[in-house]
Amino acid sequence: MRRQLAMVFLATTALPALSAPVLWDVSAGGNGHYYDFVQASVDWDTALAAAAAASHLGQNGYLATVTSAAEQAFIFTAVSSQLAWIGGSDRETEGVWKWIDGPEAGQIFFGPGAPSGAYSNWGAAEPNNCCSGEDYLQFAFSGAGLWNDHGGPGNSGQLNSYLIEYGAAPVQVTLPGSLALIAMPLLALSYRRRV
Ligand SMILES: [Ca+2]
Ligand SMILES: [Ca+2]
Repeated sequence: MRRQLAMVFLATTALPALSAPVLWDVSAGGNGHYYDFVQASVDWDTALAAAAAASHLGQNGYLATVTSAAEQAFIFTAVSSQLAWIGGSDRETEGVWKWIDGPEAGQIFFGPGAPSGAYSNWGAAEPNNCCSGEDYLQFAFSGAGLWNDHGGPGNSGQLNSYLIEYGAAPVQVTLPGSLALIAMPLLALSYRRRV
């Protein structure tokens, strides 16, 4: 028994360190979403999948989408000021930065096609698409919480922690029409189970 307990302990301590999600309270001017910094060492796609697989109090997780100065300030001061992947990428069209997941999936926030007033928080000279190509969004690249483009295809192999946001809106799923007809009832069932 003691040996089994020791193995369970070892398995538990090997998991990524999860902190308690932090609420951005509506009464404090927030959006009612929860945020969680996950200490890890993963590439952006792994972080995207891990965030999408996470849920908290019945809300689906996604890599954080930071769409206002107030949200940026809340995360940086109340959740984490550490380097982390968040949900933006320009891998589809170089220089066109979109939110990839969450309620804002598909929305351009920087570059050609970005709506006037769209929020971004790049560091000086970023995004610079350095090193033969950087297509993924890093939060808190500098001490002031500024953003950087990082990761592949040129600057590949870059590993970071990540920030999950848990929002009320359903996660958007893009599937071919026939697949969607099959998948939607399954997704609804899976969502009911989680709630
Ligand atoms: Ca790029
Ligand atoms: Ca960069």
